[in-house]
Amino acid sequence: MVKIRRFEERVAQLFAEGLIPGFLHLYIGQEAVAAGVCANLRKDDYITSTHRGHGHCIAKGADVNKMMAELFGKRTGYCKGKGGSMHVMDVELGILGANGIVGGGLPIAVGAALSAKLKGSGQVAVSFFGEGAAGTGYFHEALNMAAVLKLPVVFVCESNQYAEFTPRRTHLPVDTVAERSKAYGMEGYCVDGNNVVEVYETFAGIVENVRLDSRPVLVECFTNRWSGHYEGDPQRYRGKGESEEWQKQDPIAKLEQGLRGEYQVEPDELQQIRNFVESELDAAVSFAKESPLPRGEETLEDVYAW
Ligand SMILES: Cc1ncc(C[n+]2csc(CCOP(=O)(O)OP(=O)(O)O)c2C)c(N)n1
Repeated sequence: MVKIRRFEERVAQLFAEGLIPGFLHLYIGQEAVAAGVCANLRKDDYITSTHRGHGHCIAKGADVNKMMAELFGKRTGYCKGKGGSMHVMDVELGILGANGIVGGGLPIAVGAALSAKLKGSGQVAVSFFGEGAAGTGYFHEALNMAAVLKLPVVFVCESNQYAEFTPRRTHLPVDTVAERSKAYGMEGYCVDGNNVVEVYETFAGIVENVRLDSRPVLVECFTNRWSGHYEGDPQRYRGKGESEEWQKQDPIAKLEQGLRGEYQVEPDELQQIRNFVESELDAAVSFAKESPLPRGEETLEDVYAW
């Protein structure tokens, strides 16, 4: 969680300095979801992510050097600098892509789960998406197909209260996205997405069952993004003091409190983790800065069209 948070704070700063081109959608505030879910996954399990995908990729084990270089648009990045923040992927780690198309990861996860079932590999596919994506056709088609074909998919809705600038209550005609599971004959659950222990424990059981029974499940994690929809968003649609209220639910502070209270972890030990993360990210930023840009003639390489 600390690595995700600091990666994002760093890239926000680098973006403000003009070193990162393109769009940035930050995940700050939602770290407990990615960390709690992915800690239950095998390396060969699949995830699909969103336009707000840095946290999912880091939690699944992505190399922060290659991520940082990708965000800088450099040749050493995951997509050779041609994808940027919204297109990090690492097939070796089962990361089937962050995705600029809202809801676009849902059917990809269904396809990956179908391949796992046909191979009998015991892999599961986890699809992260926002509650805005739960209003797309992709969502309904993906859940329907996964249920009909009994596929090992965990659908993880991260309800961060907004779809771009539209608050949840104005685009969602039901109380929870989780209750839509009933329409597809699958189980649905709600989780406090700011409590990493609750997320971890809930998903431990769910992932195990999905792996054994090959049946999809829908889980809604309630959380909030502290930043705007994108970096530079003036956030006029937000109530005064709303972000500050959510910040009282900081998932990292909550976990630290628990570790220091219940488990008597010393502040020094937590500081060591922070120092380790800082040096890893220092190295990633240097790597990205020192890496070359793609050459002009490479622009059309690795592009698939028909
Ligand atoms: C198919 C498609 N429609 C519209 C957009 C524009 N768009 C970008 S993000 C977004 C809202 C997504 O909301 P949500 O799924 O809740 O994710 P969050 O940003 O809250 O993480 C929209 C409509 C898009 N990128 N793709």
